[in-house]
Amino acid sequence: MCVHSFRMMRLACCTALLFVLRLLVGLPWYQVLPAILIFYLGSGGWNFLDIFAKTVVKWLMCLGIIILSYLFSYSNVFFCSFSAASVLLRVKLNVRRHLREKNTIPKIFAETVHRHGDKTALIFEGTGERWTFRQLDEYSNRVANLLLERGFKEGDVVALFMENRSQYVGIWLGMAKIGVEAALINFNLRLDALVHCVTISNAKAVIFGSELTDDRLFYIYTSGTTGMPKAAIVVHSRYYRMAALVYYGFRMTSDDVLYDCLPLYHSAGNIVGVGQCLIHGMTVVIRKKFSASRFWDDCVKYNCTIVQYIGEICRYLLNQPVRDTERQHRVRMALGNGLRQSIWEEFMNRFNIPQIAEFYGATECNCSLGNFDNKMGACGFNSQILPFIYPIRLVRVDEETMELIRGPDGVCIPCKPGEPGQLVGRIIQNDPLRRFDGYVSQTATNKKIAHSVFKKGDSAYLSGDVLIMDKYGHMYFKDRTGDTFRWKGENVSTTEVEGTLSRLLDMKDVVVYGVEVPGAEGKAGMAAIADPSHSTNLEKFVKDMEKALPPYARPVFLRFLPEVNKTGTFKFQKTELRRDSFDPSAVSDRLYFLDSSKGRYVQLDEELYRSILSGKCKL
Ligand SMILES: *[C@@H]1O[C@H](CO)[C@@H](O)[C@H](O)[C@H]1NC(C)=O
Ligand SMILES: *[C@@H]1O[C@H](CO)[C@@H](O)[C@H](O)[C@H]1NC(C)=O
Ligand SMILES: *[C@@H]1O[C@H](CO)[C@@H](O)[C@H](O)[C@H]1NC(C)=O
Ligand SMILES: *[C@@H]1O[C@H](CO)[C@@H](O)[C@H](O)[C@H]1NC(C)=O
Ligand SMILES: CC(=O)N[C@H]1CO[C@H](CO)[C@@H](O)[C@@H]1O
Repeated sequence: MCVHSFRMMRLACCTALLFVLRLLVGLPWYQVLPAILIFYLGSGGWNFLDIFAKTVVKWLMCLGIIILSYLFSYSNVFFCSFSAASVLLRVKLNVRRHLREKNTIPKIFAETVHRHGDKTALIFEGTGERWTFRQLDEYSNRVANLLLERGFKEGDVVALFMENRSQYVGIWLGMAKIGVEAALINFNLRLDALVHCVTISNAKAVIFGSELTDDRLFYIYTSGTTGMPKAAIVVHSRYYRMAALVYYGFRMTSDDVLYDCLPLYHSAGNIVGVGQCLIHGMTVVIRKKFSASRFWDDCVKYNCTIVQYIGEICRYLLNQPVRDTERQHRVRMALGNGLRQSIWEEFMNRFNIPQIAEFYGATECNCSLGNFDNKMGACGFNSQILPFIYPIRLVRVDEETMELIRGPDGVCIPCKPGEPGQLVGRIIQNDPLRRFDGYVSQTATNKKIAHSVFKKGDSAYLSGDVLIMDKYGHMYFKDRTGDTFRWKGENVSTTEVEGTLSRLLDMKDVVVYGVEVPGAEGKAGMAAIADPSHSTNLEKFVKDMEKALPPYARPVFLRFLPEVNKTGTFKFQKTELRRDSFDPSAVSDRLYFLDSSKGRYVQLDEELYRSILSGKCKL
């Protein structure tokens, strides 16, 4: 063979190899180039056939190494995909079985009582009371009998309106035992809001806690409205599914002790927390109200291994002075949702918590996600290798209006890795895992459902939240519905800015929102900062902020107030703040305006306000 044609062969082989590795296998350049170099050098002898035989061996070894390293970098993702798939399958089969056997939560609880009998089921921090599984069972039987005596029957709705009490779980369970559905009412509600809530729930009666009336154990008020029967069985399967996904997904055991200081009228406290007791036989410590200063003391006292968090709770814990108990506990996992990425690592390190079990999912959502592999900052994972096992995806939206962006064929456009999009879940009506039961009110349901999302003619549930997915399938929360605003042509995520500002301001409560300024395109950023002690140094704040945030994300207006309003689940309330805007005559708090020419915040008075409105003062 002549030298020339031999060289040509080598070149052709290299090109073919390049083609295969880069385009077919999709390896990055830094893996492809060394492979080709090795091949090229290896095949550099004088007898092509002889050399070729030897090179094939080297080439195969080289390919083997590449494949191994490829598999290794993805091994976590493989593991995660298969474990997520097996958890889903397991929960799905269990739900099927429970539906087939017509099992309800009380029936499942009966098995739990059978297995765990005299083990402690609930501990009530505050009174120190302990109930065993058997006692809880007996108490709920008494409730069920009492309700039956009073003429309640399957399908009736009864509103439960009481503070976190020892009796809460028992009453709820007792109602479930005779098929009476509980409408859990936020006990912070008063007057009109309370009446409204009870009315829309179609409740036939209300059970008050004794602390809200008088000395009676509980008081039943029967209103004139008739109950609206619902398929209680579905409600039970949903309760089971939520509790079980968390239990199996995060590999909990019945020996764990869970600390639950969340409100019991909310699904996080009642299902994700107490559900572990009723269904899986775990001991659950219930605290009447979240207390940042007592949190770790309680965990030490009761040997808690799992703590639940929600909303801003983690930040309140970080805000506390250092105390010994914060590292002396046995907590191995923090379970919840809403941990901000800006404090994630600090939270794990300071309190010595090995695992953050962050999950995502509204009660009625069919796109629950979980961060099953302790990935920093992620709220969930959806396998890119086995995407068919869980039909959810991110689709392109206008982040400000949340409107879906559709392709020429009218179908939504899936996002690429790294591209923010709204999380949607396909609705498959005959699959109990993916049904959409909707809300009681029909109009509310319509807003949550869109058609032609995955393919033409299908329907999907809209989560209303914007997430970002990386190439492996980890999902990161970006912003909530309508919270993103546009300023200077850029999208500002209020969640991100809140996290950054709060970190710069020693973990103060910071609420960020966009306000309209006449004549200006988009919305200007405004931050409400809770600063009861007037301890903010504005000059230092501006310097730090300039380093941490791009110009368009820096709040144009600041409002310092004693405290910001929160919901019962520790989320900020923005509606009133947005409405008050930056008008000094409407707001009695201190207001500031970012004077970009001077690079500092100046007090916002009537005169400045007028010159901003008239456009004289440039933003
Ligand atoms: C916590 O664990 C310790 C040691 O295992 C034990 O002595 C103590 O009784 C436990 N406390 C509770 C409340 O279970
Ligand atoms: C889908 O949404 C419905 C809403 O009610 C829910 O019942 C169902 O469990 C959800 N499916 C999944 C997979 O989350
Ligand atoms: C802001 O979001 C919209 C869609 O929501 C997108 O079209 C636009 O490119 C985004 N702008 C930037 C600067 O990212
Ligand atoms: C907080 O809530 C109270 C009671 O609803 C309301 O009067 C007050 O204006 C709210 N404060 C702010 C800053 O929105
Ligand atoms: C378990 C628990 O915290 N129970 C409390 C519920 O509320 C009443 C009245 O506010 C308290 O007396 C209980 O101790």
